[in-house]
Amino acid sequence: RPAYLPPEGLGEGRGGASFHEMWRQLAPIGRNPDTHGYRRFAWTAADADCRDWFRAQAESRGLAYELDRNGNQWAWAGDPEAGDAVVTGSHLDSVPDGGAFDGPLGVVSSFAALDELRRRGAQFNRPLAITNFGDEEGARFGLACVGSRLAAGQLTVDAAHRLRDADGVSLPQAMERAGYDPDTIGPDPERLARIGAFVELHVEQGRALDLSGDAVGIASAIWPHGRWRFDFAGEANHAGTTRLADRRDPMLTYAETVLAARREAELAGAVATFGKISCEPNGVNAIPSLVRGWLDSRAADQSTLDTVVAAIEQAAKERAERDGVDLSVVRESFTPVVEFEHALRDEIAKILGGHTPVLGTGAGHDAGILSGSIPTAMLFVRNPTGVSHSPAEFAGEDDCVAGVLALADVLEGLACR
Ligand code: HGY
Ligand code: MN
Ligand code: MN
Ligand code: MN
Repeated sequence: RPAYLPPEGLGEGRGGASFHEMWRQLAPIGRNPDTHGYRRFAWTAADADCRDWFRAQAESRGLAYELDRNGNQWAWAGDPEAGDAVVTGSHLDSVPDGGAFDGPLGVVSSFAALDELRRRGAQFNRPLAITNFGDEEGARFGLACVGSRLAAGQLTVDAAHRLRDADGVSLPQAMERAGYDPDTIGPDPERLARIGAFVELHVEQGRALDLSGDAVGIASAIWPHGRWRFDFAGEANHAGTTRLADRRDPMLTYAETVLAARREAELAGAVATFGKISCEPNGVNAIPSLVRGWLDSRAADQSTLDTVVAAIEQAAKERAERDGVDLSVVRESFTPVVEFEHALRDEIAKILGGHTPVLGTGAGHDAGILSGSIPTAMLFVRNPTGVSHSPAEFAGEDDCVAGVLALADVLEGLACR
């Protein structure tokens, strides 16, 4: 059994009895049988299967199922109109060849935590909801957290209509082809106004909990992070007959920019990644006319991030001049630092006994986007490999169950007080 497949018997009869059954149903959706990685892009068939799974989980528990104007899914225990709801959930979409836990662990744990609260006979005096936010990874259209950004008014309808996937399909077209009415997308302030607290459980994307020896942690902040598109325009030519001195080869400029990104990030204690590239005409025997590289850069504070990106751009400019290449840089998305609301964070820490470690993260989340509109918090579950956005992403059975029980305690503390 490959190490990174969900462990057998995950939570069987221990705090998350239903956890394993849900996982068994969800885990095969969109999984590549060779790499065991996931491809669950927004508004594709795999996404539809995940959404069907979510709806079945909601309805099998007698929860009121709702699809909001932006395609986010909600499962309500209690009156959605009453206000001051406690909401928990995450996302089900993935990055290309992503791991099994990033997103799904939060959604499955939310249903399992509700099951646990029902087992305890907990009486809620606030409405409780479980959510699946659409298109959190931004793997298809290039912008992360589309469902929550639309709801929070951080993505305008026009900008959403301009989003295109690699085949030129727009977000509205993709929604329509998946059977959703794209004309409804837009800010959803009334819905957010009815939420008193949103808590997202997520597999840790790092090894802080592994190093501290804790199964569960609480998020303190999300680093500021953004995505920049670098266009390097050179001159297409014959790979075999064009003298080196006569070339305007954008691949060279790109290569130097990638090396500069690593140098500058190391210098500043930040992170910078060129993980996506496109090359035209992309022929083995043709010097490229255009190379596009997408930079993902993140740092613990805004000024460091600004410094790193400026230095990378400068290095790209200097090399572009040398190569006779035209450079353009477009910032495609940006998320400022998120400090999770202290009152909610401290209340959760108290509910969990006051010894749960509090840790920052460089990963973006819907909880980060929503923190501008409602009090939000995050729980992290230990990931022994620390690896994420990869089939090797993993969380052990005991830690998954600990996460469910911690989430159940938090929801009980918040919704049954
Ligand atoms: O990119 C991120 O940080 C998140 O996984 N969408
Ligand atoms: Mn992710
Ligand atoms: Mn995630
Ligand atoms: Mn997230």
